[in-house]
Amino acid sequence: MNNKIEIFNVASELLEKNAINRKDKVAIYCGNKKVTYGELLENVNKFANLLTELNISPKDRVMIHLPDSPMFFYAFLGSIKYGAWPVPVNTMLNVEDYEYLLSDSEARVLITEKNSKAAKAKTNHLCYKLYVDDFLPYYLQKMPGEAKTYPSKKEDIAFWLYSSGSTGKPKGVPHRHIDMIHSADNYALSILGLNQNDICFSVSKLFFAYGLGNSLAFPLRHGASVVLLSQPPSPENVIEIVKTFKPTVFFGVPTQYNSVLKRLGDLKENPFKSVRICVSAGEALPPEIFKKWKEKTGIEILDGIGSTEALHIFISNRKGNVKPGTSGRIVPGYEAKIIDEDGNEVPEGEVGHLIIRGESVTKGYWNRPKDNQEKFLEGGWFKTGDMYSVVDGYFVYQGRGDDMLKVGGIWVSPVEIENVLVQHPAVNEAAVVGHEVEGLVKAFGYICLNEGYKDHSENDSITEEILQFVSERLPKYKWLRDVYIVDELPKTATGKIQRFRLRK
Ligand code: 3UK
Repeated sequence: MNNKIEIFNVASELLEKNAINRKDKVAIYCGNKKVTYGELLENVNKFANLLTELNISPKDRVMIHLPDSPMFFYAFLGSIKYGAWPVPVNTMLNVEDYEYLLSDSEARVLITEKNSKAAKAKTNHLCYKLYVDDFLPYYLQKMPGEAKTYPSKKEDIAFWLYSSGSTGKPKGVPHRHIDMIHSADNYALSILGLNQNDICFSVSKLFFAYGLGNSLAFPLRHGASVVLLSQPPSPENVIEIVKTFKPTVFFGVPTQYNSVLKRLGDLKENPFKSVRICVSAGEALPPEIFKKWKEKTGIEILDGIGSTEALHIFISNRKGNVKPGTSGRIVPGYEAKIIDEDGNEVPEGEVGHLIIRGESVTKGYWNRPKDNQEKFLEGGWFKTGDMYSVVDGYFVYQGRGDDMLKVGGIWVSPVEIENVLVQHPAVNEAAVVGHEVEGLVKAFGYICLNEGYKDHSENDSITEEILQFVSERLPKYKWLRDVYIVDELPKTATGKIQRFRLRK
């Protein structure tokens, strides 16, 4: 052995062994399309060659704005193989959001659909927009099917994700080549026992860290297969996929389990018979949903907490050992502590801030020194922003330490919705908080009206109008459940709105 630093590229790591050992096995099922491991490698290579053709440099950002589809795999893994940094982004945002993301990441390439909102975004820097429903497939087809692997190291950046913040704009979260392997081995192998006989299906899309592990890193790392759903994961779509493709591992979020449950009530047969493991993450799983799901399908849902910064789940329940109402125990390869405001560990059972450490945790946000100082502590610890207590090694979620909301497992910033509310002429001040509906957090607005609108407070039409106003300006998952008119909002002596007081 020589002591040169080992070359390691996660795209090649995930693809090449499979292309040798199971060339003709189906890696991806998507609608009526099937992609074998052999074809996957070939298409990834073609994408890498296209980047050469476009004169893209290693470390240049390639933004991926695509529904779950084989092309997502080609673009994501092709970029990594080439040494460029793919940046998958949420497909549900507004044009201005994409303008921000493109400029913050300085993406050189955008992969999207011709009529998407991302396609409409303007950039101040040179950026190729490549459309999947236009010339992109045609260009790819002409590329050679073999490509060089960029000689990266384990610790080099491989890709970025974006994570929302409570006040500011989304933050770029760079991950390294080794991070995916770490979560695929420590979570997917140790906790789920994922193997080549599995077929994974995730309702969480590939652009989320949760979906990216579930549908890409995990199946490829363990030679399994994945089913992709390009459409929105309505309960009807989800049940149809489960019936047709008979997945063995099902990844959901609590809101989805709840809506699928309501549908299952009408069905005579249990469509989840093929499934050996159900996973939930993104927000806390209410014990009631756990119980009903087990009654209906016979399967225990494994709740686990993960984050974009950690890449995937770091505390999880285990099969045969589930404690409903908890996030479970620490996953091998990670450490967790509960600390007080001064950074000291709290005694067992007491509530404090959850901090975690582990190899897949990002080293810090892109270009955000202030956030990094706040969230990344000495010794490699990351402050998750969650409040937790621990009893007998089981972690119990106690809510967020900030005002951020998780609605349907997706970040919603109260500040962003408040900023829209106050644009309405009737609204003087606004606060947005989460209230539980069936054990799940939904966003509600509280508003003070301007003079001249106050007589309206008796009738519903103004609140209806304001809800409509919000829904015209924000993507659906950020819409308010309801809005309440109040005389004043609770504030601190310095005039800061106390959202926590409205939560009660
Ligand atoms: C919250 C949970 C209680 C918590 C994610 C699995 O959700 C993921 O990543 P995000 O960056 O959000 C992280 C935050 O979401 N949360 C997630 N799971 C749970 N709260 N119980 C849970 N089981 O506030 C956390 O800090 O969107 C989930 C895998 C990868 C992920 N990125």
